[in-house]
Amino acid sequence: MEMLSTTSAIRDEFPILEEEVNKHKLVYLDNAASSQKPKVVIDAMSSYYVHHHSNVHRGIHHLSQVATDMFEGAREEMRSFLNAASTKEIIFTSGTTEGINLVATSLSRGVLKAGDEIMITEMEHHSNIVPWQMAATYSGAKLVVVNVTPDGQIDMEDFHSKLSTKTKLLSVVHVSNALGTVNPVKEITAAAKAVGAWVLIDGAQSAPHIQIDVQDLNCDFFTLSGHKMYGPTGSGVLYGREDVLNEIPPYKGGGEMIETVTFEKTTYNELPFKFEAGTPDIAAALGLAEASRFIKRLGYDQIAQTEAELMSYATEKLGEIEGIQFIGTAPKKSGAISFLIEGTHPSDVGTIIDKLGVAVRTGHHCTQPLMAKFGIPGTIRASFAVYNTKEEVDTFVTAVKRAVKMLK
Ligand code: C6P
Repeated sequence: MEMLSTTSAIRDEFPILEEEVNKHKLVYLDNAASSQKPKVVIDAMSSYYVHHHSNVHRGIHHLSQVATDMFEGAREEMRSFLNAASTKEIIFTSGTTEGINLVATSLSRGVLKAGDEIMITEMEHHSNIVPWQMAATYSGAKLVVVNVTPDGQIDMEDFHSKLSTKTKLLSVVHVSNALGTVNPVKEITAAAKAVGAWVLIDGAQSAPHIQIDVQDLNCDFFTLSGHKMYGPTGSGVLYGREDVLNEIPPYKGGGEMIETVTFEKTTYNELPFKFEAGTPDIAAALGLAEASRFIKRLGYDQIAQTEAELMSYATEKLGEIEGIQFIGTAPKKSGAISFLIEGTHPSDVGTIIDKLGVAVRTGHHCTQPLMAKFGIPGTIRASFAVYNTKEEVDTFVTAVKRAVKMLK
């Protein structure tokens, strides 16, 4: 297998990077929304459909057994990716949103009670706010929100002051999609577990950049989205600690999640199948496992080094622009840089630089409460992947400068 030690070898793996947009070579800096896919992921999915497709866990015929073995092999790959203790703890989902909804819905069915507290932070993505608001409404539990500091970190004093034995569940983002802040989730988890709370870590933006070890983090749940870590859309994993998953009720009802069904009573399947009702997205799971192998081939050291260099180079170059204001200046950041430029609207800047082939995201990034906290409508966000280059950063910064000139 070819080594992936140079940027050009890495870029060769991603066919889309050769595309032109508006007659310019694509510069893709919207990786936090969704990363691009390497050939190995695309090929794994297409080869599955060409040679092996059938439903899983259902048939005694050859193809069904092959597909089942491949699907369960993907589960083992994701167990190893997260260093979970057992494949029983790996639930395939469509992504982070589904993973959080699974836990929130399950806990709202008789686990959370009036008087209990669900703790989140001001930094959360809507996917880690709304399911908990719904769980609070249905269970009578109270939603408690921890403050964020002006530079975009979790206010640890506020966290400790709000944490209590009433806290039944803490759900916190590992890496902020809007600010890039890397949160001290191991420390936060330890404090929450000391008061008896369960902890869910939203790893949508950390899994692409930081090696995850759920046993070391000691969390009860961890969610990731495959499409942000070089895998396909519609893929994801919810890690759940085995004893906790055994304690909480199922999420969706249907085929596969049952042991026996009568009209009077249903008994549920063993883990992880209790939480996987219906035919799963088999090809997506295989693509995700291939993305995991791809990340292992790269190594997180290489990913972290490349991306840290890009982040600091981009911050320095953007800093030359008059009137720039960075939103989120925590000392530990990963993946994304958010900013505003005085006298311009983020979406106008985004639209102009798109005409020059540069893809970034503008707006509230599904974090409206965080934007409200900073008193801004949104930001321009550049987000990085291992295939990005300093030349692309130069193109991006030049494009932003041109946009500012046109708009001011
Ligand atoms: N953030 C972004 O551009 P899904 O859509 O289920 O794959 O991921 C939801 C989600 C949850 N948590 C965090 C921290 C996230 O960043 C996201 C997705 C994208 O920032 C799309 S809004």
